[in-house]
Amino acid sequence: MAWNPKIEKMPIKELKDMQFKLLKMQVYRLYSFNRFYHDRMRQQGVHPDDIQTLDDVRKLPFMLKQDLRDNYPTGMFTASGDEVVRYHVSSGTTGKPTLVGYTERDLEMWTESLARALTSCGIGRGDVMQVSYGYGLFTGGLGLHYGAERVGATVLPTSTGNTERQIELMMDLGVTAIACTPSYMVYLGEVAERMGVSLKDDTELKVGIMGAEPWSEGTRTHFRDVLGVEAYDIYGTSELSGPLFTECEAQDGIHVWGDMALVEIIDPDTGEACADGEKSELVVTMLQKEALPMMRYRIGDITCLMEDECSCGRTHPRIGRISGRVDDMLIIRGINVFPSQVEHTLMQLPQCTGHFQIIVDRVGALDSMKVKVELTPEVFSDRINDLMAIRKSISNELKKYLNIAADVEFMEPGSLPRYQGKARRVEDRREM
Ligand code: DLL
Repeated sequence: MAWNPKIEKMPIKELKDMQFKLLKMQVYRLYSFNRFYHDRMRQQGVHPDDIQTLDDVRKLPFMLKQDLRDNYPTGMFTASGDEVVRYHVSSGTTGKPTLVGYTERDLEMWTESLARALTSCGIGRGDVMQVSYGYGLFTGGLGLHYGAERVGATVLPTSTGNTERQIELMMDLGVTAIACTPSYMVYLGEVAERMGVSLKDDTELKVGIMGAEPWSEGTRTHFRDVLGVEAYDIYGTSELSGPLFTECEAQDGIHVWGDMALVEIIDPDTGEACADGEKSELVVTMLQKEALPMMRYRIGDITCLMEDECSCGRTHPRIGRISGRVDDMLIIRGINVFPSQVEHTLMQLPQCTGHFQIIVDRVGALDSMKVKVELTPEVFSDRINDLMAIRKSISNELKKYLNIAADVEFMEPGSLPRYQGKARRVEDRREM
């Protein structure tokens, strides 16, 4: 079922024509009404009249998160103060925060995007959706809240924390869908087990809307088999509004609504376009955003573009799972390693709980990588198990998948940090 079939399934040619018109209007608007964009375009030697085809988007300058920081708080806004009806703030780990403003129409488009997305994951009237993303300055909670209400679901706005209570409510109210980070889902599963609750057998929970951090197919299988939750990937970033796009029932890529966003995949070194299907850096231009429009925004995420038609019948392009960020891709002894690859490997192994930490260090001139792995209580306490053999098999699996040797250290169940929002899995000691 589609929320807005006329748009979601429109012929590709019409969609591209629509994108071109929206792009042209947006570029004129930015050039005419905002000093930053005007100057950037002039520096690049491009005028709105130069946008003659959709591919001419490539003539436009890129934007980085640093541009938002340099123009903090509202230097890049293209709506006046009284048109802005909401702020969200993205903290980031370094530097100043970034402020995102929304006009009424921006909020409407955000909600429309999520209404289409949630419908494509099978959520609608009759569902009770627990929103366990943080409410507040983070976009996850409020974004999904309004999207779920729009499709007619009953929303339980638990936000993060108080996990036992979340599980009790889930049972009392017959929650059928949950929106949270995949790491919080793992934690919820553990807490439920300690409470003697099987999420699979004792609750109505069926669907999970999981994102805000990288996760893997291994985790999807774990959620399906062990927790009875069919998980769908959701992607977005505060600067583009917040959570915006999800997989559909086909679970073969995340649909990016073409009437809202224009996606490109570029080579981060040359800035040139990559071939369809090639994994590289994602660049997004928001075509209709009013308060904080983003032009060719280099988010720093790595994925691929799929423009072939999806089996669900939606014609809008898809992006693949985000495998990591350009800036948290680890390069260890010359080999690119993404934390999501480690997660994928560990989630296939029944001895692991899914909690892990990667420590990268330099011994002399050589990089070293250690993976701290939490074992399940059964394996950890069972003396009959040969821990040496398990360590060897995990090391072998990691080596096979990552192409690099990693030292494996076993951790007691429950000893690694738990995260209610995004997990921080990597400690890179090489720069310290
Ligand atoms: O994380 C918005 C969001 C909320 C998305 C809830 C999904 C669900 P930021 O805090 O600005 O916004 O962080 C954005 O998180 O650039 C990616 O690096 C990462 N990220 C978001 N979704 C995914 C995902 C929200 N599905 C940054 N897979 C992005 C992998 C993701 N990484």
